[in-house]
Amino acid sequence: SVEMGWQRTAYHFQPEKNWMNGRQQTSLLGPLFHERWYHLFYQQNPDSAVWGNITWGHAVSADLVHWLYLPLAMQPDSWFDWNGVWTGSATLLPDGQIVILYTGDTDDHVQVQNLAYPANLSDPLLLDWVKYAGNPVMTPPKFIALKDFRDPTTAWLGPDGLWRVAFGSKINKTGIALVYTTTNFTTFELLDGFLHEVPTTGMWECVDFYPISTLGYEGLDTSANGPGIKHVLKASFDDDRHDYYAIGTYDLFNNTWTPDDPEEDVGFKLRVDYGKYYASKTFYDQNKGRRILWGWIGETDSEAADLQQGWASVQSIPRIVIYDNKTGTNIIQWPIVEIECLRLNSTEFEDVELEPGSVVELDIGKSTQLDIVAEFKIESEALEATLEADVSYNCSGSSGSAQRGSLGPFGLQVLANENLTEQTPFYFYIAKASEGTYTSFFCSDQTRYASC
Ligand code: DQQ
Repeated sequence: SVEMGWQRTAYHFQPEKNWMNGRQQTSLLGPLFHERWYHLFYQQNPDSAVWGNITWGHAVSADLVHWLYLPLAMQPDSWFDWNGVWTGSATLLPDGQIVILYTGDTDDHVQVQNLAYPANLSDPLLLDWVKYAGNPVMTPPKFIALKDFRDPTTAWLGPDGLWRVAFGSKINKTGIALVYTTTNFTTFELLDGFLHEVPTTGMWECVDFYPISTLGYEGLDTSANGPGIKHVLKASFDDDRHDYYAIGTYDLFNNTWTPDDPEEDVGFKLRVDYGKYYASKTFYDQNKGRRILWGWIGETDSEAADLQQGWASVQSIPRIVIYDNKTGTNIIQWPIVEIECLRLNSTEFEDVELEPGSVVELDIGKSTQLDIVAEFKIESEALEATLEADVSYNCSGSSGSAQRGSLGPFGLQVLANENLTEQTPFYFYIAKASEGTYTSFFCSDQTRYASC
């Protein structure tokens, strides 16, 4: 099997001390760009191998690839975050100030929202963070449970001069997003109704809400709204630990977001990622005019195995997010271009023919890290000759890469041993409906990979 012990990732961000302390949460918090530096905050437990004592780690980078670890930004040291400095987001104000709203788990386990800001804005590293003396700035509204109020988004500004911030929650089994308004980030007012609700989806964590251009590929500031703009609503479902999203229309004055297609509402169809991926969040990179998405890749093996290997959890490679104006139904994600600076050399394979059921070995020599770009072409005769096929296929419900069909699977088997008893397939699967429409799935199969 592949020997992972004590190795560290080169492509993916992971905490500096992770290797010493075992399993840690590295879900992502308030990324921002300030004075030539990208700041990343992440959750970790500095003292223990299990979740708890959640603290904000801090790192900066000039290129989102090479990171400099900084001292912890915020620790659970006040009554309003005694049981954890949980997820939060940064908002850059037009006058250059930076505010962070984050969830604190209080000394008696109530989820409240707190305000923090840099002690010294002229410090490009933003080393010191001040927790506002009047915290908490929000406590759970009466109609939701005290432990169901968390993860404030980046705030966006309406034409009425009010900032808005969204939260995830639930009422019974209905997942909801709530919106508050503020002018000063110290006093907040809850807007009537919900931004959106979806029955049976359970608690929504780490809600993300952002505008996306339907006209071009540039990213949009979180406050952008108007013609040529749609809004993406993403929620991390606590019940099944996946990130779901949908694209829709935001009505700022009525405080509602409506999915373009009610049958593709949040949780019904689109996931942000079909691998191990959770608690993702975007931010607008005003430096390069793009929207960047990150997610937290947790572990699938046991805590004992993590302790043995010395680290657990990484951040996904940052990806830009754009609207797919070919389909109009989904977003497109692509790794940020900076990641290409990690490529030391490359091997190209052209015109590799894949017969049905075949496995072709690609000899790339010795390498510990790979960055693979692959393009597949299906012969049009094969597509046309195939009658309705596998219409009910889906990545997680079907039998992974082992389910042979007329138009799939095809893709790459990585981290494979010689006789392929261990491997991680990344593959496409195409389903064809009787009316001739195709649905492509891009999946990873985690049922046959190497575990240490
Ligand atoms: N974990 C955080 C919460 C968030 C969840 C606490 C996401 O803020 O809802 O560690 O995994």
